[in-house]
Amino acid sequence: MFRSDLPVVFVTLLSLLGCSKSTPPEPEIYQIEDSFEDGISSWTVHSLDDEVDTLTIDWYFLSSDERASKGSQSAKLYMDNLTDAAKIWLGRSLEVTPDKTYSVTISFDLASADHGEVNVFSILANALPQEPTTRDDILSGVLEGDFPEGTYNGGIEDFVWLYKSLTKNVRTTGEGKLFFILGIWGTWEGARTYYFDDLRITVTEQPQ
Ligand SMILES: [Ca+2]
Repeated sequence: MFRSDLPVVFVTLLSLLGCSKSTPPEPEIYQIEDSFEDGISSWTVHSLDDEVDTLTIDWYFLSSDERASKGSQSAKLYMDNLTDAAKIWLGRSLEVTPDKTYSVTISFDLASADHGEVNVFSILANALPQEPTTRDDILSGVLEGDFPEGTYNGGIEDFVWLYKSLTKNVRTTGEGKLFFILGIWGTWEGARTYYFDDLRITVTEQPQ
């Protein structure tokens, strides 16, 4: 089975501010690409609303070779959503410049077997100027039109790879960081499994 020796997780600063008075500054552009071929160790795993009384529901976010849209590995999320409200996501940060506005595009493939239009779960994908820890945080700046179909896979009774993409502007704080999240918000009491792959995040400085 093909497996690239090249690192699949990388962050590149494609251009820096110009240093000549006669040359207008080039906008900062950053890219993160992750096909999860080397696991999910570049990410931290987070959860909210995953406890019933004192018991934590069963869930995990792991790398998996069960299916992939690129390469042979993906990031597998399982949740037994007994709380009817579990939110499980991967998170990572990127150092940029304080007090600047960036256009952020997050695109990825999601394998979902949710073939009914009722009881689909919601997709969590967002870019934020500070690390999200609460329900309100993870929804900050999320628009009603973002992923309105949720995890619905078009009606196929099997896993289907779906392409998803979101673009938004984010203004950094004095901390000069961007935080990215990718996961699922369970909205119905049942167990579900999803796979994420071929994640691409592009960050482009906007005119001030
Ligand atoms: Ca992959």
